[in-house]
Order: sequence, then structure tokens, then C-alpha cells
Amino acid sequence: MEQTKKTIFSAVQPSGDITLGNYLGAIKNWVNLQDEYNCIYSIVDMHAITVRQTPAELRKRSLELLMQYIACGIDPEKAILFIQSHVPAHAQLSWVLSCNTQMGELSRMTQFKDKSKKHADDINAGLFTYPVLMAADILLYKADLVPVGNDQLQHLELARDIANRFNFHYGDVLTVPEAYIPKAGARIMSLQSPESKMSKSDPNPNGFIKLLETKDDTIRKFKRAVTDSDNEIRKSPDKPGISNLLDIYCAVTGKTTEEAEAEFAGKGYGDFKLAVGETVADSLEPIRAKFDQLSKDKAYVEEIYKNGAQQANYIAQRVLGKVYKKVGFIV
Ligand code: ATP
Ligand code: LTN
Repeated sequence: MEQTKKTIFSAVQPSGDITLGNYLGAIKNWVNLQDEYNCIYSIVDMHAITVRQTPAELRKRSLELLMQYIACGIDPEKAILFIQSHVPAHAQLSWVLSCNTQMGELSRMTQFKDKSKKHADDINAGLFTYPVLMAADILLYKADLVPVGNDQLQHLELARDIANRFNFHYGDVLTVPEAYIPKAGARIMSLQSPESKMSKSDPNPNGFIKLLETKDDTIRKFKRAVTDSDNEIRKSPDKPGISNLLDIYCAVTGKTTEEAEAEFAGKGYGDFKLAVGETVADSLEPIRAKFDQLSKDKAYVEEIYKNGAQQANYIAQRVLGKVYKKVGFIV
């Protein structure tokens, strides 16, 4: 790790196949930032079990997520890639931080409220304390910047509050992180209900685009995307479907909203949806190809996560040691 560079930490849960929302909101930016920063990216399997998972599937998805990180352009030579449960310090710091977090703070988290509604039969304590584990993930690596989608802003604010509080009581040990939210793509909405965010655990598969699905599936889902009854391609709060398609198009091509609106002025919704679908499908093609290639090389993938765990453990242990000392544990 270069001392002069700032540090980035981010993560995705292996709770399903990653979507275009995860890619445009988070992973695409991880790729763009890897030359400028020391980057550490995790597969947070411990977060994933806050919702009931099938063990064999979780195992498979964790490895597939790692392969998707690499297929998206993350270079294991530049970034540390590791699996959260391989670094025990996450659970250990999480305990200390949970003793410095208030119940009231956690009960205000909108993700907890949403997920407890969705999984009313399993509102477990882990689901409630999830943001504390997320704070531990970030603080263990002294991250300066955390590139995430819009939905994670509240958790990041909490991580900052926890770090500031800890530093206030025990002295400056924790780095207070900042969120990095992309200009385009921070909140991609479902193609079927554009008022809710595109989510990999949506029961309706037509609502999300998976990075690894076929080109035909992607185009078909865009063709079926829910829009509205007038016929104007313009971004507006009363046109959530069309606005979402414009956002997706801009995030993928790098064009501004004005440029995209001008490009499609006078075109019908059918042509527009097809054009967005084809643009997205073409941009995902190289990711699928790289993933297929990686899936034939299990030994390489294993080497990456073992090496990543070793490097992550080294950094995390040092920060945990300092925290333990500060709180009065004998180290
Ligand atoms: P789940 O459905 O299991 O809650 P998810 O699809 O919301 O999962 P996460 O693993 O919680 O995905 O998020 C991984 C990263 O992707 C986070 O940085 C999150 O902010 C970002 N992200 C998730 N959904 C979107 C979206 N629709 N638009 C932009 N960014 C997103
Ligand atoms: N809570 C995040 C996943 C996550 C994360 C992190 C993101 C867990 N730990 C640390 C950034 C930094 C989510 O996407 N739901």
C-alpha cells in the first residue's frame, strides 16, 4: 500500500447476482478510482446472512461476485480483494463499535425498516446491527472515501458519527470516512416499478438487469420497461420510467441528460427503449466474456481471495489492536 495515496473501501453483499444498479451506482466507480487510490473491495458474506441464505448458494455466489469484480475491470494487482468472513477483525471491531452505538440511531435506519417489512418472519438482531458491522468494515482500513449508491448514504453518515464519537471518548484513532456518490447512476430504479430502486433481491426478474444475463434478456426487459402515456423523452419527476431510462443511458455512455434528450427528440418510446437496451447490452458484453473466462480458472480465483485475506488481515489487525488498547483491553 502506497503511503501517499488515500484509501478507498467498498463492498457488495453476495445476496444475489449483481445488477446494473450495483454496477452503475458502485462497481463502475471502483474501477475508475483504482489508479488514484489504495483500493480495498470486499465481498461481505457476513452482511448477507442478515437475510436467510442457502449455504451452498452463498458459497457459490461469493466466488461469483469476486469473479464479477474482476470481470468489471478491477485489477487484483492494484486493489485488495477479499471475503469479509476471512478477516475476523470485522466481527471483533463490530462488537466494540456496537457498544458505542445507540439503539435509537439504529432504529432510524431506513434499510432496517424496509428489510423488516420484507422479511417480517425473521427480524433478527443482525439485521438491526448491520450498520455497525458496515462501520467496522470501513473503519478497519482507515478508508478516506467510500464509493456507494445513494441508498447507503444514511449508513455512511452513521459510520462517521460512530467514528467521531469513538475518537471523542478514546482519542484520535479512527479515520472519519466520506461518501463518494456518482453524478450519474447513483440511484437506478426498477424497470417494472420505477418508483422503487433496482434491487438484486426483487422477486420480479423483469425489474432488474443482471450483469451476466444474455443480451436478448437485457433487450427484452428494456423493451418491456414501464413508462408513461405521453410520448415525450424528457427527464421529469412525473415521468419516473423515462427519467430512469435516460439516467441509465447517461451513466453508461457518459452523455449529459441534455445530450441524451436531444439525441432522442421526436423518437417514439419503442425506439428509445430498444436503443437504451442495446447500448446497455453491448456495454455488458465484455464483462460476460471475461467472467466466462475466469470461471474456468478456479485456482487463479482462489489465489486472489487468499492473497487478499492475508493483506486485509494485516491492515485490519493493526487498527483493531489500537482500538483494543484505547478501550482498555490488555493487548
Ligand atoms: P439487496 O437487494 O440484497 O438489498 P442491493 O441490490 O440493494 O441488494 P447491495 O449489496 O445492498 O445491493 O448494494 C451494493 C452496492 O450497490 C451499494 O453501494 C449500493 O449503494 C449500490 N446499489 C444498490 N442498488 C442500487 C441502485 N438501484 N442504484 C444505484 N446503486 C445501487
Ligand atoms: N451495506 C452495503 C454493503 C456494505 C458496504 C460496506 C458498502 C457492507 N459493508 C462497507 C460500503 C462499505 C450495501 O450495499 N447494502
